[in-house]
Amino acid sequence: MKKILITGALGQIGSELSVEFSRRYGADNVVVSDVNSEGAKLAPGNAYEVLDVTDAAALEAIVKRHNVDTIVHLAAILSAKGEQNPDLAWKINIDGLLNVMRISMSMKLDRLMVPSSIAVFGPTSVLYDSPQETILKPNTMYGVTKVIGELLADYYYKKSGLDMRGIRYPGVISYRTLPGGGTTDYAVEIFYEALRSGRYTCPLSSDACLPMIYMPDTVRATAELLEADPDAIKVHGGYNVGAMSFTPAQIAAEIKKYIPSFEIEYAPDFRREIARYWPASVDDSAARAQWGWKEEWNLENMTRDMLVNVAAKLGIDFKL
Ligand code: NAD
Ligand code: AKB
Repeated sequence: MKKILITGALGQIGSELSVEFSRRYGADNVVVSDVNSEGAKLAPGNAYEVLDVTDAAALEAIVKRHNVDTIVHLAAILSAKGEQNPDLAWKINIDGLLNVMRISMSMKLDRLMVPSSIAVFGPTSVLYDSPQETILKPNTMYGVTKVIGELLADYYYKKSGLDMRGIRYPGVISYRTLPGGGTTDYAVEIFYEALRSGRYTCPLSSDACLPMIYMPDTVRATAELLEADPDAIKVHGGYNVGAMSFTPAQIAAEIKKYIPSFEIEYAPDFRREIARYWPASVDDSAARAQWGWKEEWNLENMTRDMLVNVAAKLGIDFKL
């Protein structure tokens, strides 16, 4: 793991992962890429490449030019955006993924990390403490592409020995970069609206309990899994990783502790139907046993940190 390429690096996770990876491994060893050409300004310390992952020749040229031996493949279309444009979700999440996998194998890269998601679960899955191994028949195009990604990771690991790694990320909460069109985005938006207007209209139902994770735990989990001893890794598609689980009503109550006048109302839309068949919690004992996963953030300390940092970002005078 000497030279890491991150695809989709300007998104919610990539924009923070590239900073943490540069700190851990040196900015010279992290190549940042995204389809968006504005990126060079956002990642001044790293080599920046404009890369559309559906362009296999461009990807191969970048891997060669920078002597890349590890790829963290983040470019994707998320659940809500994917339901609005399933063909696009397939193109980016499957055609793009196959390019990354094929080039990783043909160029004999050391390691490839492809995130999965809690979206792999569906109506026939066990939705409380969802097991690592269970029925995966999702009812969104995003979920379908994530299950295919996990199956391909297993397949190519067995066929070619490519060291594939993945995490079924829960909904990621952060304040630096806004989320990119998922069902769990509400858990970020709620902080902005609580601070800006004191009111939030939630697109999920009040009791939609979902697993979530704060960004510092997300980037640490990703680095720890990537660094883990290959002999310890028994799951190549996507590890369940849990940190906290809450409903919109519970996060609203937590915010109300610090903004007593905060009001939430519910106007569920198509995202309610997506959330309905995602787990309330996951069984992440495999990740804990095999590479030492342990969360540091829960609903209480994440809420305090988000309020302080979102307020600072918005220039709002706020004290806990
Ligand atoms: P995001 O939507 O914030 O960012 C995705 C990035 O991919 C964007 O910067 C976009 O410009 C880029 N992109 C889109 N099409 C591209 C293309 N053709 N070529 C190159 N780049 C392209 O997503 P994210 O939240 O950072 O998610 C990263 C990964 O983690 C994805 O695989 C996603 O499925 C997974 N994940 C995220 C969450 C979450 O809550 N954020 C949860 C579970 C899984
Ligand atoms: C989404 O809501 O689509 C993502 C995810 C959980 O994969 N945040």
